[in-house]
Amino acid sequence: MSDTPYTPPRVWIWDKANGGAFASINRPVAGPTHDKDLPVGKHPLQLYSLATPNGQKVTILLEELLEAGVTEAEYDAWLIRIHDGDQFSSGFVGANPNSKIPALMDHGVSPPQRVFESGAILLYLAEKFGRFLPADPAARTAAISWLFWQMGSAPLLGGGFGHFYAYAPEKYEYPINRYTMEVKRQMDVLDRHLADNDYMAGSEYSIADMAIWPWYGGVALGRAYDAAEFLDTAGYANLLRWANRIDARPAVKRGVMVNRTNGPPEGQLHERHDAGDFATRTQDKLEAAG
Ligand SMILES: N[C@@H](CCC(=O)N[C@@H](CS)C(=O)NCC(=O)O)C(=O)O
Repeated sequence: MSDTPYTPPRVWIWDKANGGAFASINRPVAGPTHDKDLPVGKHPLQLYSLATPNGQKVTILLEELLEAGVTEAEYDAWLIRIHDGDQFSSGFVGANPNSKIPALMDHGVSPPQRVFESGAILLYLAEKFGRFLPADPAARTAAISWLFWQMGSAPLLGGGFGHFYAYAPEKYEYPINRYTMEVKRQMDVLDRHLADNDYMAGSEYSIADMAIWPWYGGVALGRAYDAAEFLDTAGYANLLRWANRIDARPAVKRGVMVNRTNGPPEGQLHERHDAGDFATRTQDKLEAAG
């Protein structure tokens, strides 16, 4: 890579060897690369995902629903390995034409309903089961506002700050400054709101918290991009208090394990088909059983 300023050509041409952590999967065209159906398990809800923050939002909600006694929310979670290109199979593109995890198929309705975009999946499930979206119109509107805030803001955290601070092949001051400033502003937005509110929609824990926590809680708790010191997250006391409160929830502890392929083996449940899988099918157990 050159240190000289880049002069864009008149017409951009795809350079496959452009480097970076995602060079093997990024491409400028949509659609499938290969024919492969998605597997379908025993439950009506079939999730195809990976435990990135966008994936964790949905598994946290599903585990919260089950924790609340909504047994109809039982689900199969299939692992989509995005670095291996699973999101470009014909089956996955059928569930999500945008080729990004998470994607949900609801076989409990006829014809089966596909739902893509993590925020849409959260809304779909919250409305389907009548949980985690406040009934009070003002609080409900607040929850939806913060849910959409997350969907619009997190690409600047992940695709902007995370990409240039943690994943880019070289560190460049301009984009790191640009996105650090924006991420710190976003954390200040959250911190100020959480000074007067227990949860994003007020007093009630909702899908807005489940959407925001994996991203901004992850950064605040030092789990994303190894950037807590760089971003001085200790300075956002209200955000940290909220992040720790959510982190302590049993359903959240389970939700972050589903479709996870990194970290300690006891925290990885590659596929989830049954509530008992958390006790018997984490990677440490599977590896010990050979
Ligand atoms: N706005 C989408 C973003 C989903 C997304 O970016 N998913 C990433 C992982 S976090 C992905 O599947 N990347 C694969 C790829 O870009 O090919 C959502 O919230 O569902």
